[in-house]
Amino acid sequence: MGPTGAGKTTFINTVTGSTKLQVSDELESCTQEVQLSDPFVFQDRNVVFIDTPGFDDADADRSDADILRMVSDYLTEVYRRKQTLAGLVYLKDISQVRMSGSACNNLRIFRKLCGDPSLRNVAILTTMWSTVNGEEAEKRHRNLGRGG
Ligand SMILES: Nc1nc2c(ncn2[C@@H]2O[C@H](COP(=O)(O)OP(=O)(O)O)[C@@H](O)[C@H]2O)c(=O)[nH]1
Ligand SMILES: [Mg+2]
Repeated sequence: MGPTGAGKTTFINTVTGSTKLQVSDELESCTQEVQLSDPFVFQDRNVVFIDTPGFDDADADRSDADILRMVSDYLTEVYRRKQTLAGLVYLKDISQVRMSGSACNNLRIFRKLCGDPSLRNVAILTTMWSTVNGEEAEKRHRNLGRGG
């Protein structure tokens, strides 16, 4: 999960060694629907990433609430198929000094949705390190843990 352009699709393609999922160009977001990555094996488990449409989409005609609903409907379906959701990765662009209000809100909603016991399965992952001075990026990364 994460705002549009945070690098969700790129991350999934990189980890799965695939180019299956389409990465957006500078301005346009292309992940309009929830989509599945190629499966891969990690620690003897079959793993699939669920790529989600981003929030904060300037030209999207859907609100963040619509997207949240789409994701939760999808997860309900996954649950029905008795596939388990192992965790959630929230991507954040380290070059953005502050999280936008809406990104903060979404993160808060997700914390609520997940509930504290499952928070250990939620990871915050930062991207775009090459676009920021290394020391500055380290500092921002540390601040994330303090709710910055
Ligand atoms: N420099 C840099 N560019 C990235 C990184 N991750 C993604 N991008 C670029 O950022 C743009 C948006 O990426 P995308 O994966 O579509 O973001 P999504 O909307 O979160 O799925 C694309 O042009 C990617 O090539 C990263 O870690 N560093
Ligand atoms: Mg995407």
